[in-house]
Amino acid sequence: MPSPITFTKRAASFAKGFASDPFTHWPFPVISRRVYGNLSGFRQNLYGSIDTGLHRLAGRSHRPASCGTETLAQAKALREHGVAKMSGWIDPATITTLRTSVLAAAETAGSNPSEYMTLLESHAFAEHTPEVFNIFNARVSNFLEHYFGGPFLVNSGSFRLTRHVPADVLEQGEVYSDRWHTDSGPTSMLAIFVLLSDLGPDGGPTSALDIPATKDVVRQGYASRKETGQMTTQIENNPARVEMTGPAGTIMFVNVARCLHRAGIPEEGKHREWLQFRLFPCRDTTDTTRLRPAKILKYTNRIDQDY
Ligand SMILES: O=C(O)CCC(=O)C(=O)O
Ligand SMILES: [Fe+2]
Repeated sequence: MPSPITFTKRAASFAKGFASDPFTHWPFPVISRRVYGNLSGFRQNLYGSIDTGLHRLAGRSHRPASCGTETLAQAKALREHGVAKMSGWIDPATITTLRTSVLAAAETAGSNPSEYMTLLESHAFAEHTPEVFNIFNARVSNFLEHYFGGPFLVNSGSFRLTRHVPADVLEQGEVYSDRWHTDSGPTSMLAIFVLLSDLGPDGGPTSALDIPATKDVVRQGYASRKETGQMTTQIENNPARVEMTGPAGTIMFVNVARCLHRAGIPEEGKHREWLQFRLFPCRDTTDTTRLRPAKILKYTNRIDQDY
């Protein structure tokens, strides 16, 4: 039993924390895992679903007219499942050119957070490798406008080159998002991952579960990326697990706040090169040539974005 003083101190500290940010304190995280079935937290889910809904409503009057039934069905499936993998949507020549540019930019403007990863953050894209925005061709953008139900913006992103990590290092802790997690972002956010070189299962592809499978696993008790036991084995063997393998130019769309996912670890001598962007619905027109701030992040992640 804690002493009355300790108890009072704890209660005061809880009250202070709760008052400053109630949604991140008990019981909201627990309720959120039950109700929403992911680890992103109450605020990210509640505000994210409002953001999604309002933009779909506002976008109704100017939805893109030109689209086939196939695109509509694919966009609907992505809204339901939160994961979709597409090949052949980007011209291989576009990928070859942007890969050369991005690798050179990573040399000059990139960083190495550890010996296992080279990183190029998106604030360097405009100056060092503007070609990355070419992945948003008419097909990709049209599909995304159908997914969001209106215009969208490109908020952030990165290029990452990930290398093999020895087993003893992995045991000590996470190296590069290699444990099953959902990202702390509003659920209105969509990530687009693009492979810049061919990738097989031995190259450490991203793995993801779709929304229904994530809900099941989280409601059964998976609560944190720190977990390593039986629950993670179950996730690994889940039939809904998708691996982002494929030829260069393969795209994976992932609702990273609603779908459990993790990085794979390349086998010895292998590595992975991939590009990612974080997208949000917006009110004005779609402009995929530059990064733009997403207003929702002011409320969900408490950051003022200045571009
Ligand atoms: O490296 C990966 O495949 C996953 C990265 C990830 O989880 C993230 O960027 O949030
Ligand atoms: Fe992630």
